[in-house]
Amino acid sequence: MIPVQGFEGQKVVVLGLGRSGLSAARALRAGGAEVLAWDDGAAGRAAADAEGFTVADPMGRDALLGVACLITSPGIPHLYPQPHRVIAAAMEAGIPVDNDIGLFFRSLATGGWADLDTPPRIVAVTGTNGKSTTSALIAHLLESAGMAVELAGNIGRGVLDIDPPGEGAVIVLELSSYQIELARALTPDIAVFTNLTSDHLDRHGGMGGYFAAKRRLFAEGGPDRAVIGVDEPEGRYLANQIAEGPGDGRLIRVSARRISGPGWDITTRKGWLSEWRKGRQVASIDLRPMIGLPGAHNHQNAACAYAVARALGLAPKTLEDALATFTGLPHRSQRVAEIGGVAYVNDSKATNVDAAIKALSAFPRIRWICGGLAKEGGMEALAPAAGNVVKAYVIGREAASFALALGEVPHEVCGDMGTAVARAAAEAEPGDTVLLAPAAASFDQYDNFERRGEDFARHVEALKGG
Ligand code: UMA
Repeated sequence: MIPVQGFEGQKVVVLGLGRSGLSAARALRAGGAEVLAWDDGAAGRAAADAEGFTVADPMGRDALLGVACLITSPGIPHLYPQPHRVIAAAMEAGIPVDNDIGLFFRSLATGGWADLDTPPRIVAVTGTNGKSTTSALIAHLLESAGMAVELAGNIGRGVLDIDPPGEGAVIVLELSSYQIELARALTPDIAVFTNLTSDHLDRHGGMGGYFAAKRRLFAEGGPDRAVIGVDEPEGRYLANQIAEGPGDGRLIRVSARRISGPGWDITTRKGWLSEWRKGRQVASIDLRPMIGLPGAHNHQNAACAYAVARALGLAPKTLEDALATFTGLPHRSQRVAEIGGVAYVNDSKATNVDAAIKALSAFPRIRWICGGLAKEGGMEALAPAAGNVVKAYVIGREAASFALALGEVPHEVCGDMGTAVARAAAEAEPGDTVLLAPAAASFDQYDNFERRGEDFARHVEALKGG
């Protein structure tokens, strides 16, 4: 745990007591703060109570009096669609609102770092898609080279839960727009921007707000090195803002296209990762045989992770070997089985249209399980991207209306996962891939995308017995 510095003897309210809230509360207490905890849900309150925290509604009479800071959780809105009542009250009272990410950046460095030859470095990864895979892959590449690595953030571990890092350690943080938007300190050594497409628009008041939130990672502290995916206008804009000129070595551009110039670029054309410096190719790696990184979107993740590892001084050959041993993350292009020549791939994390489109281009002859709680905008892009789809099997409570968005793509309304897996398996031929890539959130039928992916894997496992 990283004890929080700067609040000793002061009253701090922690709002939301899930993974990030509870970890912030513990770290604040360890740093000597007086913690007042609150969660709108009974389970969160009970969890804090069991750990001996004072649980009290911060809207109670005078409860915000003398509070030095309000720490809020990423899932709680502070602006759009409307601010949570406690955050609104804190802002009105002039109490600074921060989150566990801000606390982390202000608390990590200690006096002991002065004695280290190589003080710990922080890599922060953001972007719409590929954040988790890129973060996990960076950790894997560095660990394979024998470095001490800690992985935390949106990937599922509160950032203040990590062990205090020592000599030469690297901390890899996956950061969502929710986390970046509110953090009052953001000073990574290396920052990565994978890509930007439409997501979470309700929380950011539209696309501009969503981009502005992510952009803070590069604007607040100014990382020493930035790795930027430049295949969308936002990435190009960000790269342009960071670089002093075309040859600025603080910027590493990542692209699926051919880019050339006097700078430092990583390209992923036709499945080959190529590193270019000052217009010369310095390394080339064939990504196509790497089973944990299928498809162009994973090649972009590989390029971003490779760039970070190169910036940290690792050699291309070391990285080529380590890329080949990456097995991927659960629920992200995860091959869960091969039965009778048919591959079964769980990409339940494809909760938006863009992520699903990327998965659809990663395999030939797809039997596509899709549907769920559709997100705002972009559905019309699905049908034109379904060229590799032999047939779609639609799930979700609104499966029939979701199916309408598929237009001419052959499809069947299945409703539930069990029916979809059984129908797809019955019709699949050797060489086909049965792919769960829902293009929608899971909340209409599951608690989260993980439960949905596990349900898919369970039904696939059952096929083996049949
Ligand atoms: N709560 C309230 N009032 C509200 C809303 C929520 O009190 O109005 C309480 C809930 O009752 C619950 C707690 O807040 O007890 C939940 O807080 P949270 O939703 O912020 O979730 P955490 O458990 O703290 O997990 C968060 C991230 N969650 C979100 O961003 C929604 C996790 O990312 C992250 O792994 C974790 O911190 C550790 O850093 C998850 C996520 O869904 C994976 N991220 C989004 C995404 O990837 O699309 C951004």
